[in-house]
Amino acid sequence: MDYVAMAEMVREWVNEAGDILRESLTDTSIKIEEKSAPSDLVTEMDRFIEAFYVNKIRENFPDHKIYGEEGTYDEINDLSGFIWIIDPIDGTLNYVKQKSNFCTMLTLFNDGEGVLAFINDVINKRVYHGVKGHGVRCNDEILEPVPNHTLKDGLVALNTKMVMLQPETSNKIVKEALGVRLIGSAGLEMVQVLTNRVSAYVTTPLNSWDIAPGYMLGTELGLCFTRTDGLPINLMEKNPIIIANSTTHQEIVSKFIN
Ligand code: 2AM
Ligand code: CA
Repeated sequence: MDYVAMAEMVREWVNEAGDILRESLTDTSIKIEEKSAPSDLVTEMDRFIEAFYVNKIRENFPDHKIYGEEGTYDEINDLSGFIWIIDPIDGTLNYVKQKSNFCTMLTLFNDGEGVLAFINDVINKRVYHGVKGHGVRCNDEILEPVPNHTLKDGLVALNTKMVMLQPETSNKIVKEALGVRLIGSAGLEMVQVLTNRVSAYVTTPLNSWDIAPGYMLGTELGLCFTRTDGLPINLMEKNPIIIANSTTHQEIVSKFIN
Protein backbone atom coordinates (compact mmCIF):
# COMPACT_ATOMS: atom_id res chain seq x y z
CA MET A 1 0.00 0.00 0.00
CA ASP A 2 1.50 3.36 -1.06
CA TYR A 3 0.35 5.51 1.88
CA VAL A 4 1.89 8.71 0.48
CA ALA A 5 -0.12 8.41 -2.75
CA MET A 6 -3.22 7.52 -0.72
CA ALA A 7 -2.71 10.60 1.45
CA GLU A 8 -2.68 12.83 -1.65
CA MET A 9 -6.10 11.52 -2.64
CA VAL A 10 -7.60 11.58 0.85
CA ARG A 11 -6.35 15.14 1.35
CA GLU A 12 -8.58 16.17 -1.56
CA TRP A 13 -11.62 14.61 0.14
CA VAL A 14 -10.82 16.35 3.42
CA ASN A 15 -10.28 19.67 1.61
CA GLU A 16 -13.59 19.28 -0.19
CA ALA A 17 -15.37 18.47 3.08
CA GLY A 18 -13.87 21.64 4.57
CA ASP A 19 -15.09 23.74 1.60
CA ILE A 20 -18.61 22.31 2.01
CA LEU A 21 -18.59 23.06 5.76
CA ARG A 22 -17.29 26.61 5.26
CA GLU A 23 -20.02 27.33 2.71
CA SER A 24 -22.67 25.78 4.98
CA LEU A 25 -22.05 28.41 7.67
CA THR A 26 -24.29 30.93 5.91
CA ASP A 27 -27.11 28.40 5.43
CA THR A 28 -29.73 29.12 8.09
CA SER A 29 -31.93 26.15 7.13
CA ILE A 30 -29.59 23.41 8.46
CA LYS A 31 -31.45 21.11 10.87
CA ILE A 32 -29.99 20.55 14.33
CA GLU A 33 -30.89 17.72 16.72
CA GLU A 34 -29.92 16.92 20.28
CA LYS A 35 -28.16 13.57 20.94
CA SER A 36 -27.26 12.54 24.52
CA ALA A 37 -27.48 16.05 26.03
CA PRO A 38 -28.25 19.68 25.07
CA SER A 39 -24.47 20.14 24.58
CA ASP A 40 -24.25 17.06 22.34
CA LEU A 41 -25.62 18.02 18.93
CA VAL A 42 -25.84 16.52 15.47
CA THR A 43 -26.64 18.59 12.39
CA GLU A 44 -27.62 17.69 8.88
CA MET A 45 -24.04 18.58 7.91
CA ASP A 46 -22.50 16.01 10.32
CA ARG A 47 -24.51 13.34 8.50
CA PHE A 48 -23.84 14.78 5.04
CA ILE A 49 -20.06 14.97 5.52
CA GLU A 50 -19.92 11.48 7.04
CA ALA A 51 -21.87 10.07 4.06
CA PHE A 52 -19.47 11.95 1.74
CA TYR A 53 -16.44 10.22 3.33
CA VAL A 54 -18.20 6.82 3.44
CA ASN A 55 -18.95 7.02 -0.31
CA LYS A 56 -15.34 7.97 -1.12
CA ILE A 57 -13.95 5.11 1.01
CA ARG A 58 -16.39 2.51 -0.37
CA GLU A 59 -15.63 3.64 -3.95
CA ASN A 60 -11.84 3.44 -3.54
CA PHE A 61 -11.31 0.83 -0.80
CA PRO A 62 -14.33 -1.50 -0.81
CA ASP A 63 -12.69 -4.07 1.50
CA HIS A 64 -11.83 -1.54 4.24
CA LYS A 65 -14.00 -1.19 7.37
CA ILE A 66 -15.54 2.08 8.50
CA TYR A 67 -16.25 3.32 12.02
CA GLY A 68 -18.09 6.65 12.03
CA GLU A 69 -19.61 8.89 14.68
CA GLU A 70 -23.02 9.19 13.06
CA GLY A 71 -23.76 5.73 11.63
CA THR A 72 -23.02 2.00 11.65
CA TYR A 73 -21.32 0.65 8.54
CA ASP A 74 -19.38 -2.49 9.48
CA GLU A 75 -19.27 -4.86 12.39
CA ILE A 76 -16.01 -4.12 14.17
CA ASN A 77 -15.05 -6.61 16.87
CA ASP A 78 -11.32 -5.98 16.88
CA LEU A 79 -8.73 -3.70 15.24
CA SER A 80 -7.52 -6.16 12.58
CA GLY A 81 -7.24 -4.99 8.99
CA PHE A 82 -7.90 -1.50 7.61
CA ILE A 83 -10.32 0.62 9.62
CA TRP A 84 -11.27 4.23 8.79
CA ILE A 85 -12.45 6.35 11.71
CA ILE A 86 -14.60 9.34 10.79
CA ASP A 87 -15.51 12.41 12.82
CA PRO A 88 -17.36 14.52 10.23
CA ILE A 89 -17.51 17.60 12.49
CA ASP A 90 -15.50 17.70 15.69
CA GLY A 91 -16.84 20.52 17.84
CA THR A 92 -20.41 20.46 16.51
CA LEU A 93 -21.51 22.75 19.35
CA ASN A 94 -18.93 25.31 18.17
CA TYR A 95 -20.03 24.81 14.55
CA VAL A 96 -23.58 25.72 15.60
CA LYS A 97 -22.92 28.42 18.21
CA GLN A 98 -19.61 29.99 17.23
CA LYS A 99 -19.37 29.24 13.52
CA SER A 100 -15.67 28.62 14.18
CA ASN A 101 -13.44 26.35 16.29
CA PHE A 102 -14.51 23.10 14.64
CA CYS A 103 -12.75 20.67 12.33
CA THR A 104 -13.40 17.60 10.17
CA MET A 105 -11.28 14.50 10.80
CA LEU A 106 -10.43 11.23 9.14
CA THR A 107 -7.95 8.53 10.21
CA LEU A 108 -6.88 5.18 8.79
CA PHE A 109 -5.60 2.37 11.02
CA ASN A 110 -3.98 -0.86 9.85
CA ASP A 111 -4.08 -3.62 12.47
CA GLY A 112 -4.52 -0.96 15.16
CA GLU A 113 -1.63 1.21 14.00
CA GLY A 114 -2.41 4.72 12.68
CA VAL A 115 -1.13 5.08 9.11
CA LEU A 116 -2.92 8.20 7.79
CA ALA A 117 -4.61 11.05 9.67
CA PHE A 118 -6.24 14.35 8.75
CA ILE A 119 -7.56 17.25 10.83
CA ASN A 120 -8.97 20.07 8.71
CA ASP A 121 -9.11 23.33 10.68
CA VAL A 122 -11.84 24.57 8.37
CA ILE A 123 -12.00 28.28 9.24
CA ASN A 124 -8.23 28.75 9.11
CA LYS A 125 -7.92 26.59 5.97
CA ARG A 126 -5.21 24.46 7.56
CA VAL A 127 -5.11 20.72 6.98
CA TYR A 128 -2.92 18.91 9.53
CA HIS A 129 -2.04 15.49 8.20
CA GLY A 130 0.44 12.73 8.56
CA VAL A 131 1.59 9.53 6.94
CA LYS A 132 3.24 6.91 9.13
CA GLY A 133 7.02 7.26 8.82
CA HIS A 134 6.75 10.47 6.76
CA GLY A 135 6.09 13.08 9.45
CA VAL A 136 3.26 15.50 10.11
CA ARG A 137 2.41 18.50 7.96
CA CYS A 138 0.27 21.61 8.17
CA ASN A 139 -0.79 22.04 4.54
CA ASP A 140 2.59 21.51 2.85
CA GLU A 141 4.80 22.53 5.74
CA ILE A 142 6.44 19.87 7.89
CA LEU A 143 5.90 20.23 11.68
CA GLU A 144 9.02 20.24 13.80
CA PRO A 145 9.18 17.88 16.81
CA VAL A 146 7.94 19.50 20.03
CA PRO A 147 10.88 20.25 22.36
CA ASN A 148 10.62 18.53 25.71
CA HIS A 149 9.65 20.88 28.57
CA THR A 150 8.06 20.93 32.01
CA LEU A 151 4.43 21.66 32.93
CA LYS A 152 5.40 24.97 34.51
CA ASP A 153 6.76 26.23 31.18
CA GLY A 154 3.54 25.94 29.17
CA LEU A 155 -0.23 26.26 28.89
CA VAL A 156 -2.59 23.29 29.24
CA ALA A 157 -5.91 22.54 27.51
CA LEU A 158 -8.69 20.62 29.26
CA ASN A 159 -12.16 19.54 28.16
CA THR A 160 -15.23 20.98 29.89
CA LYS A 161 -16.07 17.72 31.67
CA MET A 162 -12.55 17.53 33.12
CA VAL A 163 -13.12 20.91 34.80
CA MET A 164 -16.62 19.96 35.97
CA LEU A 165 -16.13 16.35 37.05
CA GLN A 166 -12.50 16.31 38.19
CA PRO A 167 -12.01 19.79 39.68
CA GLU A 168 -9.34 18.72 42.14
CA THR A 169 -7.10 17.07 39.57
CA SER A 170 -7.76 19.94 37.13
CA ASN A 171 -6.70 22.38 39.83
CA LYS A 172 -3.47 20.53 40.53
CA ILE A 173 -2.58 20.59 36.83
CA VAL A 174 -3.58 24.20 36.08
CA LYS A 175 -1.96 25.58 39.24
CA GLU A 176 1.41 24.31 38.10
CA ALA A 177 1.04 25.39 34.46
CA LEU A 178 1.16 28.91 33.02
CA GLY A 179 -2.59 28.82 32.40
CA VAL A 180 -5.52 26.88 30.97
CA ARG A 181 -7.22 27.11 27.54
CA LEU A 182 -10.48 25.47 26.44
CA ILE A 183 -11.57 25.39 22.78
CA GLY A 184 -14.25 22.65 22.75
CA SER A 185 -12.88 20.64 19.83
CA ALA A 186 -10.66 17.70 20.74
CA GLY A 187 -9.12 17.77 17.25
CA LEU A 188 -8.14 21.43 17.41
CA GLU A 189 -6.91 21.08 20.97
CA MET A 190 -4.66 18.21 19.94
CA VAL A 191 -3.41 20.40 17.04
CA GLN A 192 -2.42 22.99 19.67
CA VAL A 193 -0.19 20.35 21.27
CA LEU A 194 1.23 19.20 17.91
CA THR A 195 2.20 22.81 17.14
CA ASN A 196 3.50 23.52 20.68
CA ARG A 197 0.95 26.27 21.36
CA VAL A 198 -0.16 24.41 24.48
CA SER A 199 1.90 21.76 26.26
CA ALA A 200 -0.84 19.22 27.00
CA TYR A 201 -4.47 18.32 26.36
CA VAL A 202 -6.14 16.40 29.19
CA THR A 203 -9.68 14.97 29.09
CA THR A 204 -12.39 12.80 30.59
CA PRO A 205 -13.30 9.75 28.42
CA LEU A 206 -13.64 10.62 24.73
CA ASN A 207 -14.81 8.48 21.84
CA SER A 208 -12.38 6.92 19.37
CA TRP A 209 -13.46 9.30 16.60
CA ASP A 210 -12.57 12.30 18.82
CA ILE A 211 -9.02 11.10 19.49
CA ALA A 212 -8.06 8.96 16.46
CA PRO A 213 -6.18 11.54 14.32
CA GLY A 214 -4.50 13.22 17.30
CA TYR A 215 -3.34 9.78 18.44
CA MET A 216 -1.81 8.99 15.03
CA LEU A 217 -0.28 12.47 14.47
CA GLY A 218 0.96 12.82 18.07
CA THR A 219 2.63 9.42 17.92
CA GLU A 220 4.22 10.25 14.55
CA LEU A 221 5.59 13.49 16.03
CA GLY A 222 7.08 11.68 19.05
CA LEU A 223 4.61 13.01 21.63
CA CYS A 224 3.26 10.82 24.45
CA PHE A 225 -0.38 9.87 23.99
CA THR A 226 -1.90 7.66 26.68
CA ARG A 227 -4.88 7.30 28.98
CA THR A 228 -4.78 9.59 32.01
CA ASP A 229 -3.62 6.62 34.15
CA GLY A 230 -0.62 6.28 31.83
CA LEU A 231 -1.87 3.07 30.19
CA PRO A 232 -2.03 2.65 26.39
CA ILE A 233 -5.07 3.85 24.44
CA ASN A 234 -7.63 1.18 23.50
CA LEU A 235 -9.54 2.32 20.41
CA MET A 236 -12.30 -0.25 21.08
CA GLU A 237 -13.55 1.85 24.01
CA LYS A 238 -13.71 5.42 25.34
CA ASN A 239 -10.43 6.77 26.73
CA PRO A 240 -9.60 9.65 29.07
CA ILE A 241 -6.46 11.03 27.43
CA ILE A 242 -3.27 13.01 27.90
CA ILE A 243 -1.26 14.14 24.89
CA ALA A 244 1.93 15.99 25.77
CA ASN A 245 5.71 16.01 25.48
CA SER A 246 7.25 13.29 27.67
CA THR A 247 8.20 15.40 30.73
CA THR A 248 4.86 17.24 30.91
CA HIS A 249 3.05 13.96 30.26
CA GLN A 250 4.78 12.25 33.18
CA GLU A 251 4.08 15.18 35.50
CA ILE A 252 0.36 15.14 34.62
CA VAL A 253 -0.04 11.33 34.87
CA SER A 254 1.43 11.53 38.40
CA LYS A 255 -1.40 13.91 39.39
CA PHE A 256 -3.98 11.30 38.35
CA ILE A 257 -2.38 8.35 40.08
CA ASN A 258 -1.31 10.06 43.34
P1 2AM B 1 -17.97 16.25 18.85
O1 2AM B 1 -18.28 17.66 18.54
O2 2AM B 1 -17.44 15.47 17.68
O3 2AM B 1 -19.08 15.52 19.59
C1 2AM B 1 -15.85 19.06 23.29
O4 2AM B 1 -15.23 19.18 24.55
C2 2AM B 1 -15.19 17.90 22.59
O5 2AM B 1 -15.66 16.69 23.19
C3 2AM B 1 -15.49 17.82 21.15
O6 2AM B 1 -14.37 17.26 20.51
C4 2AM B 1 -16.69 16.89 21.09
O7 2AM B 1 -16.72 16.21 19.86
C5 2AM B 1 -16.38 15.92 22.20
N1 2AM B 1 -17.53 15.30 22.85
C6 2AM B 1 -17.58 13.98 23.10
N2 2AM B 1 -18.71 13.68 23.76
C7 2AM B 1 -19.40 14.82 23.94
C8 2AM B 1 -20.66 15.15 24.56
N3 2AM B 1 -21.42 14.22 25.15
N4 2AM B 1 -21.07 16.42 24.53
C9 2AM B 1 -20.30 17.35 23.94
N5 2AM B 1 -19.11 17.12 23.38
C10 2AM B 1 -18.66 15.87 23.36
CA1 CA C 1 -18.46 14.91 15.74
